[in-house]
Amino acid sequence: MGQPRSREERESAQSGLPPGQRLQRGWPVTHYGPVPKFRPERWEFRVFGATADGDKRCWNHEEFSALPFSTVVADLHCVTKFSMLGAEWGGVLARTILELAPPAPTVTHVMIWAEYGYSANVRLADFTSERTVFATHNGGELLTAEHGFPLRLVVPHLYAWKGPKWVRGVEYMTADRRGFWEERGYHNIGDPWSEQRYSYQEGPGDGPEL
Ligand SMILES: Nc1nc2c(c(=O)[nH]1)N[C@H]1C(S)=C(S)[C@@H](COP(=O)(O)O)O[C@H]1N2
Ligand SMILES: [Mo]
Repeated sequence: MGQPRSREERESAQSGLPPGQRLQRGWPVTHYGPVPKFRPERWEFRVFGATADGDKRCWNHEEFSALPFSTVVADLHCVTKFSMLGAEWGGVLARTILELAPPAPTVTHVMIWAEYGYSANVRLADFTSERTVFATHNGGELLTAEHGFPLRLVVPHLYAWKGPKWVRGVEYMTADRRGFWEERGYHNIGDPWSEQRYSYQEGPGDGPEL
């Protein structure tokens, strides 16, 4: 048997929970604020900021639905300590978006934007992970409104707040900037395997000054 190559692969092969997490039966709904109403005629997915050619890129719902579809099996770890294991997410890989709307070579981080101004920042390396997916489906079914329909991001190797529900776009950034929860006391990186829960745990270089 070969050795797993990356840290990500190793972690996805682990059957245990990250430290401090407990298994959740069922799938609870967790978010801040109301569930937005989906208006297909107004919906668009936008890539903006430091793109390679300086242009924005937009997909309406029909166009986005026609992008290549992949599935990723991944766990969901909420920082409030529950985890859901082995969910099957279906949707468009972040890598596909990066290919269709390439970032400038100076891009280091991305901000994921959702309805009502919710946002989450991740390092470009987290976004380029082969398992980071803009999910439209869970367990073969369309997402429900409460779980993020029509689109949510799943970054399997980070705490679930890094995966906005009701996503509307991605901003390519040439420097790091904190998102919604990262400005409100949560860790800038959010790796559940090293329990990066709160911003007071951050070391030098983990995030912009608060
Ligand atoms: N737009 C938006 N997305 C969000 C949140 C939120 O408050 N707003 N909460 C995050 C948090 S903290 C968690 S744990 C997961 C929960 O996803 P679920 O409700 O599908 O279980 O959504 C994440 N995505
Ligand atoms: Mo969460």
